[in-house]
Amino acid sequence: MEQTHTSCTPTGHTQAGNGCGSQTNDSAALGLQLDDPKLSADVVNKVTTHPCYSPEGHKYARIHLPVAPACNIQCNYCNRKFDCSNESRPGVVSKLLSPAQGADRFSKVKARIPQTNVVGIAGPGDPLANPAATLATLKTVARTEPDVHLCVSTNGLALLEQVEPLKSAGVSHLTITINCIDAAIGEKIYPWVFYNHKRLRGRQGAQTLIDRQLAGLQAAVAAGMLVKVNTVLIPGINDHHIEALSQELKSYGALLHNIMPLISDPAHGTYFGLTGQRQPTEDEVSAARQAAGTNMAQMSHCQQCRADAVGHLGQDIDLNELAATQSPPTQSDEESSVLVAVASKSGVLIDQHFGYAESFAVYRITADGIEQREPRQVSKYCVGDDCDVAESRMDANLQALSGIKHVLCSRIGITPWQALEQHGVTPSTEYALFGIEDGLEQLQAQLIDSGSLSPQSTSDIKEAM
Ligand code: CLF
Ligand code: SF4
Repeated sequence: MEQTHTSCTPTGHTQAGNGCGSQTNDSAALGLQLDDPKLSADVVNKVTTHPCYSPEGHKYARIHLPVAPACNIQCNYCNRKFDCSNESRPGVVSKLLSPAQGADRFSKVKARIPQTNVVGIAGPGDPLANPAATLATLKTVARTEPDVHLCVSTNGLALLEQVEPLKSAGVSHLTITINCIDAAIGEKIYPWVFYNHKRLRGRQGAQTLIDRQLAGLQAAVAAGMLVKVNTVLIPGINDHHIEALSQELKSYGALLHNIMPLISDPAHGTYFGLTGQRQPTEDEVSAARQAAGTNMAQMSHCQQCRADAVGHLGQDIDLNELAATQSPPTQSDEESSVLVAVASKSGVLIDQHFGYAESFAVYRITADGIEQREPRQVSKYCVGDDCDVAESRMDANLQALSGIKHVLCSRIGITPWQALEQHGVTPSTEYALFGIEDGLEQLQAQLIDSGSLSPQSTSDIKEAM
């Protein structure tokens, strides 16, 4: 979720290093006090060798591996066609990588920029809504380079159950985006959250998210991770609440607070952008940091990076240039086409719940076309009986869906969602109620844009690096 920098001005889209990403003397004074006796030598070392946790870490570089496409909530400052905006600027899309491609990119970048000591997963969706891809990438990287800092940024909804797996994978630095601790505010920011097989709307959804974020924060701190909290400052919505928020975050053990200006350019197509929600001024960002700084150390050199950012903060390297230095791989049939399963009741629309499907229509998508294949028969997953039976049905269904890379359906529970992901299948409800053809065409465009699908020409193949 990270990208080139913007200024804090309402219209600002300036170059790296300008605007609020540049640390002022005032804001520097609000940062972590490294001589604080409460900080252990280990914590000071982890802070000063991470470019985001301390300006002292500026000599080190980070790489983001964009391996996590799905998200389990909707934020009003996000357009899901682009990267997660919880750390990054909206309106930018990163090419998705598989875990193996991500680890490979890290090795190549490390060879070129040896100071790359932080590997972050920050999107393009929420890393913990894609736990299998996120954990597989982190573990592969850690095997290659055991001394690297592993860093994850999340909205926090699925954090509590992932703290132990993240810890085991070696994650030392964690960012949670928490914009409020009051559901009356949260319902103005999050139209829905998808939790426990249900889409929760309004205040109920916001309260669930807040409860899960705070419980996850507490557990991550207890597990020894250095937790930074990002807050998107939204004038008229959460600006009056920042001091109370930071007080709560401090009490839960967060180490650092990164208050980021909302970016709401209508061109990005976000709800806030389209409804005229204004961005904060530089003075408002500064005032919020001062208010929160009475409780917690403040980060003020954030660059709002892309989900595929590479290099020193504010000096991202050009991925196309990097790709051009690699010899293009040969492309297999698997790389030039994907099999997609569609759940459809009507046979016209993508209108069936994954759990109710007894048959999936199957399509092979290439960069040049879409062709129908034989349907796959499965056992209905949801029949309201006990979980063990459902689990064994899921195993059989996974076999029936062998070779499928994407499943399009109208709805799906989180358990089968995760089971699919663990088997390398990406479920999606993004095209719910679309015509099948329309949904497939949009998926095709997305796969081409993300570099996951390309025509068999060497000039295109190098983009996939
Ligand atoms: Fe990336 Fe985020 Fe880790 Fe840094 S970024 S996952 S903590 S390695 Fe850093 Fe970029 Fe700001 Fe994020 S400058 S957007 S705070
Ligand atoms: Fe977008 Fe919010 Fe999900 Fe990030 S967490 S991808 S900002 S909806």
